[in-house]
Amino acid sequence: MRSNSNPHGRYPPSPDEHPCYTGQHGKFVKMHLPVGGKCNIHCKFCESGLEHEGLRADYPGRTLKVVTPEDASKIIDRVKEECGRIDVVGIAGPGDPLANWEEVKAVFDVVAEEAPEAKRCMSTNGVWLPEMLDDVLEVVHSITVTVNALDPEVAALIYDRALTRDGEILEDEDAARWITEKHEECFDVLSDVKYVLKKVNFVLVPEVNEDEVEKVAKRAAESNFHAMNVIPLIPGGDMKDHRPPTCDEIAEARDRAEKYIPVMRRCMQCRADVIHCHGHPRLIWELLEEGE
Ligand code: CLF
Ligand code: SF4
Repeated sequence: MRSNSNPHGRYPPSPDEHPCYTGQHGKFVKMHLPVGGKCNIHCKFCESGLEHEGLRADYPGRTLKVVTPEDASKIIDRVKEECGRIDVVGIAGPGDPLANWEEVKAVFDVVAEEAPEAKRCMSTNGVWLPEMLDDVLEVVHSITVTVNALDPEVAALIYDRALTRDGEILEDEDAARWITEKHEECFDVLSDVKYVLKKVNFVLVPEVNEDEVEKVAKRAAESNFHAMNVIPLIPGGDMKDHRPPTCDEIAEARDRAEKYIPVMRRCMQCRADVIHCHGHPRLIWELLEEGE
């Protein structure tokens, strides 16, 4: 197990160097590269899932298309030209980065080569993370795991399908139970990892998981996570008729989480293909077109 080695020569990392942890988006150049498309679970609010092909728009994880390593190289050049530098490169979809690891790793390798100064950041649902942890830690400086419930009964209201690393497809309560077990394992294995920034995302689904927020916050704090991000549900998929939380409900959930762990309050629910050039959101494709 190499989890306590320090491949980046930095120890420990500082949340002050990352726009999503500081909330100071205007001070940074943060870009996302959309890679992958496959997912290994199904969240009921998502319009994707195991069959997801990567064509979503205007939604966390959505993108017009996915990029190859060659595309990534061109995009990096263009962002440097337009924004002057790159501080953070995130991969957060479409789908789950660990279900598309070969492609994700190839793109992160290009980032490491062509923008070595940029912090590499990855957001995952975490279900394959315990088994893939060492590979992931070789590549990223910061990691987000999305955990929407720790109680399997609540999880069953949110997740209804999962694909194990062995290729077994689980459904309904079995899927939800397995996902919560994997999330507990994520907290266990990440607990001692000191040289990456660690954040937990929590999608607040009103009347479903508000009572899970403190459990997740406490578990993340005990596992030495640096921050929690409570994100409002954007109704979609099987939950397209579910109401999103009100501003008061979001504020209350964030206050409950903050009893245990620093809470981000300026999440922009980024698409998978958005670039924030000193705070200004641009889509990769617009930037590329303008550069032609
Ligand atoms: Fe991207 Fe996510 Fe990394 Fe940030 S976004 S992969 S941690 S670099 Fe940030 Fe965007 Fe909110 Fe995510 S504002 S959706 S928290
Ligand atoms: Fe959709 Fe992300 Fe859930 Fe996969 S993990 S189903 S891409 S929301």
